[in-house]
Amino acid sequence: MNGILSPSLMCADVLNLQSELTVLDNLGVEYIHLDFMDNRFVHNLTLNPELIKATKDVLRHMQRDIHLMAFEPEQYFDRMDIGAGDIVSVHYEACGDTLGDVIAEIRRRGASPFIAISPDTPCEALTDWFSAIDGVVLMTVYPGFAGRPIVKGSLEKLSHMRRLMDDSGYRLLLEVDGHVSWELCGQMRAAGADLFVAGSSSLYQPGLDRKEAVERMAALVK
Ligand code: S6P
Ligand code: MG
Repeated sequence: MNGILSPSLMCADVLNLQSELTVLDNLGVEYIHLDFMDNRFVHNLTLNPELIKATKDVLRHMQRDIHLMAFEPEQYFDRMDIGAGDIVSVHYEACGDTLGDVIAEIRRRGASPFIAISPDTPCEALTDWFSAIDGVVLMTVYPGFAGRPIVKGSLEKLSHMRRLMDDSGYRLLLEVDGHVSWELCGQMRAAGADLFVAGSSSLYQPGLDRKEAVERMAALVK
């Protein structure tokens, strides 16, 4: 399987989100990464639930890759109209004892549950959950903002997570989120990542032609 791009909409021009979605959709990009923050689990606000819901009306082929950096993430699922075809990532650190119920609710809606982990959470925290999920989002920056530096040791952590996943026997996707730069995305691919969140370190650097940038990145993570 080739590496898959998931451009991060919070890094796009906020006054032109619809045209950005249409351009990416027409280019054959498979996923759009939609970040939601509650200003509690992380101290920022980004795309709101109504905006995330509205993306459904303009996407023809592209699927939503919704990343909730929020406590009690399930309270937003209706407002985002989460359903079949969506990837929905919730944070291990935010869910506590309710993680199993939250995953079950994502599954009940026909969506694909992923667990996201912040840099300080060890990979082993997820091994008991592998049977319940379709993938992991490994954060290589501290969540909350675009443009952050990569956390030291992230490439090794990606390789370690890949090994744990493969050894488990479950077929799981590994998504990398944070500072997926032109320089590092090939190494992230070699470390075992399948899905690449492309933000301000790559696709959304100012002045790039979107088609050329998408093709360049797809080639780097092939
Ligand atoms: C950050 C968020 C991410 C960012 C992405 C931005 O908390 O979850 O999805 O949008 O990291 O990319 P970059 O290249 O600016 O780090
Ligand atoms: Mg994200």
